[in-house]
Amino acid sequence: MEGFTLEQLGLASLALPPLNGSGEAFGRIAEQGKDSYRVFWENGEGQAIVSGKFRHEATSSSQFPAVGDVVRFLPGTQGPGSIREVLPRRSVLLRRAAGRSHQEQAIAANLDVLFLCMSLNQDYNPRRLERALSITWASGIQPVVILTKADLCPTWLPKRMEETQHLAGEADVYAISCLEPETLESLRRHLGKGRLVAFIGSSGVGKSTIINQLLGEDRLDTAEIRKDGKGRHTTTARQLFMLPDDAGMAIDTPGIRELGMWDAPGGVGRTFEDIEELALQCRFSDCRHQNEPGCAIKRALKNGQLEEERWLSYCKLQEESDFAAYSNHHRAAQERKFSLNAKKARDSKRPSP
Ligand SMILES: Nc1nc2c(ncn2[C@@H]2O[C@H](COP(=O)(O)OP(=O)(O)O)[C@@H](O)[C@H]2O)c(=O)[nH]1
Ligand SMILES: [Mg+2]
Ligand SMILES: [Zn+2]
Repeated sequence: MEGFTLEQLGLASLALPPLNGSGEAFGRIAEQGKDSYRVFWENGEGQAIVSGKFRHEATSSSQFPAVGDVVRFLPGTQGPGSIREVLPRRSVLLRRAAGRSHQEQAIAANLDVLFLCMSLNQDYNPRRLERALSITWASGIQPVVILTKADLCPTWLPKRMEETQHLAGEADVYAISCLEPETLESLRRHLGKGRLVAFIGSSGVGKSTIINQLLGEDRLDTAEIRKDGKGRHTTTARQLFMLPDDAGMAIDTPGIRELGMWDAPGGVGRTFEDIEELALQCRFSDCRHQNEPGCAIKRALKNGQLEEERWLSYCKLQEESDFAAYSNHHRAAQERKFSLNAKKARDSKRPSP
């Protein structure tokens, strides 16, 4: 099997820890299965599971490997290999794990760019985009907005493009159509050897079609669109692909529901810089923008400078972000208590010298 170079894997420029023991290697997590992970490395690709020590020492589910993670592992010879360490992440996209635990799960790590895909037809939703932008900035990842299926909506294109550019702020916005492959060339400036990008967006907007075009072959299943404009699920798991022509690595994700709550208040502020700037002009620095005199937000809402929907969207996301910060804080305290108790229990079992 053909392997990957350290440059292709994006490992050449990293400060890697020493490898210990014979046969250890570094790899990139390409897929997360039910009980094991697919790892790309210098000798090819293989399955691996986390070592017993790793499992024992992990204090939260977000520490387990995610697609995009760089790992130190012992490749398997007969069975699966053994993952011993997840190297520090440059960025991470988290979601709340299902169930009552409220634990966070890493869904993709070390992304350089997250392409937020939204189709120009029925899927188009500025409020959802504001949410995705906030989460992406908060996760330490550069967002890039892709408006897909431009061929289907020539009449709406200019207006929606303008609106999206306005709300995307510093993030680049591209309108593309997979029927006109030259429109995809604009995405290439964000790709490159060793770089890692991911595509996220509602099912059916064309994420897998874009990756197929970048791959130059139909490796990913795509769904025929239904009459009601909604897509059908075809991608079942997050998967990392090595792109040809030194274009780096790309991750396909099944749907927007991947994006969960986050805890980094900066993300909302960065998405709504216009609002944060307005708020600085309120007469009182602790203005709650309700009935205070000299409120710049109220004034902007009244004279139409600030759209009511955008303001409500900001308030909602700010509230969610505050809540996430609060519950993360609460959970971190719980986890500290738990590991302290576990340590006490271990210590008490130790034979006294
Ligand atoms: N008209 C048009 N259809 C597209 C375009 N991109 C994708 N599609 C179609 O939309 C459907 C869903 O695409 P897919 O890539 O599976 O979406 P995903 O769920 O986001 O991965 C497929 O039938 C594609 O052929 C496009 O630019 N224009
Ligand atoms: Mg897909
Ligand atoms: Zn105010």
